[in-house]
Amino acid sequence: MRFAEQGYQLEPEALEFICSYPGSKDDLIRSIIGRMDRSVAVIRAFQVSSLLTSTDAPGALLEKSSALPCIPSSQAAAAELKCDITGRSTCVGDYDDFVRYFRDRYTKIREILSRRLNARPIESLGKSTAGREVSLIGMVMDVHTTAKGNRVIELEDPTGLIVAFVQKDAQIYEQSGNILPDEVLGVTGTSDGNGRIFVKSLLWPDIPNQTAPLEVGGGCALLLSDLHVGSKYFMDDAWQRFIQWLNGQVEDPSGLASQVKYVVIAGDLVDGIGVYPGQEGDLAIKDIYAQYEAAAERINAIRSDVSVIISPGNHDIVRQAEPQPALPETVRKYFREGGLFVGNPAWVTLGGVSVLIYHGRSIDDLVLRLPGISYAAPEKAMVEMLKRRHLSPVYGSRVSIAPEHEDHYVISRPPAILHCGHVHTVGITRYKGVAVINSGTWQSQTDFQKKMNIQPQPAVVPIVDLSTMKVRKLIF
Ligand code: D5M
Ligand code: FE
Ligand code: ZN
Repeated sequence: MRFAEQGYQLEPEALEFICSYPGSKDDLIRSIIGRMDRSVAVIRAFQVSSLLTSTDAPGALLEKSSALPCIPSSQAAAAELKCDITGRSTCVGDYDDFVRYFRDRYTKIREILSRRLNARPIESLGKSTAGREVSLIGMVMDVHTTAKGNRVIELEDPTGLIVAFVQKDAQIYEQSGNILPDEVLGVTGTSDGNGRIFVKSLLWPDIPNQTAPLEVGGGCALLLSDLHVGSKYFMDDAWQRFIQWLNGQVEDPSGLASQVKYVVIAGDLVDGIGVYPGQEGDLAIKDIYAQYEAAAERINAIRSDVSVIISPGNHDIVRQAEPQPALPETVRKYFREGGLFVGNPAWVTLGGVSVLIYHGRSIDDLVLRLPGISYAAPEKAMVEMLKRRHLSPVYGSRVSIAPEHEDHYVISRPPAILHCGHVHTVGITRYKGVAVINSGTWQSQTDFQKKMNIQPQPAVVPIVDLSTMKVRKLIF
């Protein structure tokens, strides 16, 4: 049960190992969960046995999962990359790539849902099921509201297609307004035995109920994003105040600055060039390399004992299609040694605490599609990602997702911290033990944003105490 709650499956042989363990099984289970790579789905016997036989090899439990070939952990204190796309892009964009991409999304999310739902393949919902209550797990091909106000959802699994109906006076009508195209969800209802189902309940994959933080570590992490260095609107004065505080050059009665071990940047380091029409007029630095040089100068000013983790965004010098690889050497060379450059999205650990970093372009889609989700409260959009176990559920809208052979956006296991940026507003909440944080921006309102009525909250830095997972906001 404890493993299932954390989203792991246990090989029967692994269970035998645990049952035969002479010491505290509670401690053993905690130790296994604490040391398991979060990309691993099934805990195997050899992983348990290697933990039992080796006390001096903390990396022994970390398997390179075949489904998600991520990087195994070694030491606890450092910032480490666990998983991203860098150097692993497989797609060329042909038809087979799309099929494999969606199949991987479906398979991964079905695995999560099938622990909670006794679902049948769609092809088995023939005449014999007429009038009976059935459950299925499907990917939403289309969802729309008819002229009469009823909702029609086309669902597909690898065996077939079915049409699900929600009448406008049904209890779940409002809830069904949250269904997004391309997401995978569970549906229970009455089959008509002829390719239709009348929906009684909907089940999103969601993350397990947990109140305590998943992991704790030591020190503090500062979460940043959207510096937009090179923009006329980059707030250099506020940045200098931030650096002075972080480097202990100003009074800091709280002593917080000295506890900072990590600075994580979730994309849009620079403003870039040619990102939107008429951007030249908004640029203080018109050469992209000069922008990175200026950004590096600002980041290199950070106290040398602080680890810096940098992930790209849609203004950075990497491919626009997501997942994006880490920044290339051509610009990395401006940064000081020891920085960790990761892709977008990326799983990293900060002294053992897992952080899922995603720039957050899909928030644009979620704001557009979901009732009650707005730019003013980006953390709510991020909670929707956790509920759907997916960082960017809608395919082919604002986010251009390359059809890689695996879906890097599935949240196979809940992270301790979900960190996004992109929308330039700060949002902090806790959802089922996950610290959900959007880290705002260092760019004041551009003319374009004024026209779009986007009210940025610049120069605000969320700080996470990794030993308690408490989050506060620092304003510079
Ligand atoms: O995005 C900064 C903010 O501006 C974010 O909330 C999205 C919004 N934005 C950016 N481009 C557009 C377009 N074309 N239409 C509407 N809203 C937009 P950033 O990626 O940092 O520039
Ligand atoms: Fe941005
Ligand atoms: Zn952005």
